[in-house]
Amino acid sequence: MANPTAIVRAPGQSFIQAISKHPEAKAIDFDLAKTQHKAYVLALQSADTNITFLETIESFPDGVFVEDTTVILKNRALICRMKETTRQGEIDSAIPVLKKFLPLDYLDPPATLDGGDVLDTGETIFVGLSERTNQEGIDALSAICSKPVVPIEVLQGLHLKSAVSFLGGKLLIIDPLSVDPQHFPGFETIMVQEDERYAANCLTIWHKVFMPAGFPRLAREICNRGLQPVELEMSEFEKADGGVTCLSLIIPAIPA
Ligand code: CIR
Repeated sequence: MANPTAIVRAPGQSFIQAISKHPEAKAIDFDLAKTQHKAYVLALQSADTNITFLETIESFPDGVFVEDTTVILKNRALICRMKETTRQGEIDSAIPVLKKFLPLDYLDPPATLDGGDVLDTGETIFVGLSERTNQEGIDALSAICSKPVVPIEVLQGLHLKSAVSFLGGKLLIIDPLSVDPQHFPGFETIMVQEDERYAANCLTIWHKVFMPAGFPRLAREICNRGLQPVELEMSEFEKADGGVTCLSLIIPAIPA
């Protein structure tokens, strides 16, 4: 099995102006964000993941959140049309890189879709109907997917993946305050508690579950399922409303 690839982009100085509703949005420490991003990349490498860097772009403060630019599908990738106009140009520098991996599809207006709303669980793709993704965006994704695409209303927070993570098999982490767990029949679920909501966004590669540091109950639940939690300092990205998955676009391992 070939290794997965993570496409990432280091934050630029303009990251301190990222879009955010977080109460500490104005207190982003750029140097600490850079350090945390480097540690993130090293952690992914420790899970046998190849890293491809996109160029840092100062004109787009949220450029570090590459997950939102693209949906990686089985044999193709869908370039997202982000609702936030200040983010729409982020994709331009990514397209030539993505083209080396997969053929690309594009969305037409009025569709809007952020990659952070698209949760692929193997058999089914769940898509958040959220502040950023509209029904037209979901319909367009559905039209090019071979799997069922199921819209899920996001009750609170930015994206579906801020509230639900897929850990492989039939296992999900869910923040029940942000999405109704009844939308995921047939899944085993780990429910995050109210004071651990930020940790609902985790990234699983092989048996490692990358999660924000400081959420011991969720870390224990992950261990109890035979998976290995890998805790990452995420404070500066949390202040910009971003989580662990937002910092990479994962092109899964290809069976040999
Ligand atoms: C934004 O509001 O677009 C960024 N500040 C945060 C994006 C986080 N991305 C994600 O959850 N996939």
